[in-house]
Amino acid sequence: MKFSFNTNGYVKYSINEICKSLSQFGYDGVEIARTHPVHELGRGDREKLLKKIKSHGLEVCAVQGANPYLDPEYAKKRIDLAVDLECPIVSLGCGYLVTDERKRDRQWNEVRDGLRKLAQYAKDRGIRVVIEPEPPVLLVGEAGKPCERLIGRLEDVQRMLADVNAENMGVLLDTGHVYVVRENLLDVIEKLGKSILHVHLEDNIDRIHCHFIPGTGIVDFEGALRALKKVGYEGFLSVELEAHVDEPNRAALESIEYLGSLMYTIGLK
Ligand SMILES: [Mn+2]
Repeated sequence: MKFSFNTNGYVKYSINEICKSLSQFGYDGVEIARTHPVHELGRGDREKLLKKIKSHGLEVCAVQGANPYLDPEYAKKRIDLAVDLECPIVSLGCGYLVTDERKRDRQWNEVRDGLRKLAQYAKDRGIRVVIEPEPPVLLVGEAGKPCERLIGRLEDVQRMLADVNAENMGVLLDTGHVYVVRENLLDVIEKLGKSILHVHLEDNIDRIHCHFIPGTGIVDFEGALRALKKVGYEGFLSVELEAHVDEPNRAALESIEYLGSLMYTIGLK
């Protein structure tokens, strides 16, 4: 398993600056979030960007292609970007925010059809796509409780995978999100198994949707890493600390120091 860091922790830095730091800290890859709209670059500039990334010894492990809600045109541009950056995976979010339960079924069908088309678009270009279960938001909806995301729990993601039924579509497992919805991380990893194609690592406290530096909260990373190994996961472990990080270099360094020594201690590296 290799480590990467998500650029959404580095909102004020260019990709070149980010890669320079990540390389020094010992990361293997970088994940390009929507905070970095490099899909707007022309082809020549994308080639230069890829050369820069490679010059730091890094690879692009994933590109964020949703907002997290599905915008097909944006997603296609990000899939094209992934092709140009030799990146194998694009994430497509969690579908709609469910503000009204009466609309859930209609939203489900729309998202399923949209994902099916995007999965085909990606397949034609040699790219795999992933959906990422996300916890409810604090916005209170019609039912007087926090609004859920369409794909929020294990059963949602399993059902969506089955409904879309695309061989190049899998799951982005986010360690913090699983805790917020009070599911058992090890059980979720075992049940999703081979459908896990990408992983976000962050810590969590109090079951709230925070993205803390690994090792500073309650997430059982040792158990999670062992469980991922057991299901044969060989992809990237991508630390995701989002835009609230004031000192991304410190956060990136602390994360890999903690995770690297944990891997060593449990004999995975
Ligand atoms: Mn995530």
